[in-house]
Amino acid sequence: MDDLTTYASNTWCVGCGDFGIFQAIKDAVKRLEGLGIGRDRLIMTAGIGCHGKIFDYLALSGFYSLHGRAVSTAQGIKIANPDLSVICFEGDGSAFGEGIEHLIFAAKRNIDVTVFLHHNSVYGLTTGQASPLSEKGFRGRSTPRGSQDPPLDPVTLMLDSGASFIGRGYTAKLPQLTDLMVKAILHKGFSFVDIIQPCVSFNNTYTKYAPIVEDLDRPASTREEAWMIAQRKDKVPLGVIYGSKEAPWERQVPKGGQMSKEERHKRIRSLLGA
Ligand SMILES: Cc1ncc(C[n+]2csc(CCOP(=O)(O)OP(=O)(O)O)c2C)c(N)n1
Ligand code: SF4
Ligand SMILES: [Mg+2]
Repeated sequence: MDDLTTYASNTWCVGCGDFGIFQAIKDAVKRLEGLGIGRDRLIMTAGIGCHGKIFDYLALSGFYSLHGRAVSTAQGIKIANPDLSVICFEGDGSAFGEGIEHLIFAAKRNIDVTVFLHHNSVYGLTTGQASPLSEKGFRGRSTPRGSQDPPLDPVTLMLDSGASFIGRGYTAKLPQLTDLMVKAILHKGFSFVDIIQPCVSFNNTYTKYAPIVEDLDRPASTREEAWMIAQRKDKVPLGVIYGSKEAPWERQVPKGGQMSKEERHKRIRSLLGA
């Protein structure tokens, strides 16, 4: 449909932060169209979880991936179709649990894909188990006495891994989130947006974040400065945290020796004996 929605009926819980991400991406796609980047140039992947349902609701082409494999799928799409902008919707369990190696290596090679992290610090779809981003002491189905582990910090980890664009948004601040999405998609290189997304059913963090989120005046000019921003404990800074113009992986791959699609298909057919 023209408003970027589909006919799938929505099963997110009333009040879920995923609605904010859905609205922001629809607004971002319309903004990109205004900049000459049509929906035919955008393609999405998603992991499995409540976040992954966005794949059913958003009228964009894509590939509904496996749990933890949305980033690897996105990389494959980008390598085969360098002219497409690849958007990857990931849950915190999917991205930092099952799929963490794919996420780190995608950031390390600075491949030009965009990851939107639905950061609810819980396994939502499977009803409340602790995720790698759950706080120490989090009580859920798998940790009835409270989680013993400290959480990973997604922004620090992505900075250290080599991501060349990092932002943080909040589903209660939609214009800023839309803006971040547009910037992340336009960025050439690996972009990561940490989106604080309260899960009203299993980890309702609206009251936790409301008093501590704070807008950044400007992005950090160095990775070290960005690291200091990520380490802040008194506030949770929102906005573009870091953006650098390092050449993305695809631009650094030597061009010689590449074969045409037709030639590749011919060789595959011959290998298969077809
Ligand atoms: C390899 C694999 N392990 C486990 C599961 C079961 N599973 C499906 S969704 C999910 C939790 C998803 O959590 P998260 O990625 O944080 O997404 P959310 O539901 O919170 O959006 C799990 C464990 C699976 N589908 N595949
Ligand atoms: S379980 Fe949590 S993340 Fe899943 S739809 Fe409900 S509120 Fe959203
Ligand atoms: Mg989650």
